[in-house]
Amino acid sequence: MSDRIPASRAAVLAAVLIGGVAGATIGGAVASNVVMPTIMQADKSFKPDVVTVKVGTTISFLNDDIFDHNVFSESRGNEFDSRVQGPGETVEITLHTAGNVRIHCRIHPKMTMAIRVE
Ligand SMILES: [Cu+2]
Repeated sequence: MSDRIPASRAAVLAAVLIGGVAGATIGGAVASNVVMPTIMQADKSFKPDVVTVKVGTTISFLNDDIFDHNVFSESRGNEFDSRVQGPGETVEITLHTAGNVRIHCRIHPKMTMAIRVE
């Protein structure tokens, strides 16, 4: 085993797998050959609000606001929901399915962004 996953992270991954989530995973293992783009949540906006990534990419969402946020998608094959994300917290999402992914915040309906997975 050359890739060690911290126990806490492995537990999260196991929980996700046991939960039977078919699409995106939250806090899952990161493939070694992909970069990890960071999306900022600032001024109640996603910045940048349009990105293109390859299948299997893990994206970090960093809450740089003084408000709680949330990140979720109902786009087919890439469904996930971060639940409440406090200020300073990072959420990692791995996108496993090619297509256009619409990202939203449940707390601020005007917060949206688009990710093209190809
Ligand atoms: Cu928000």
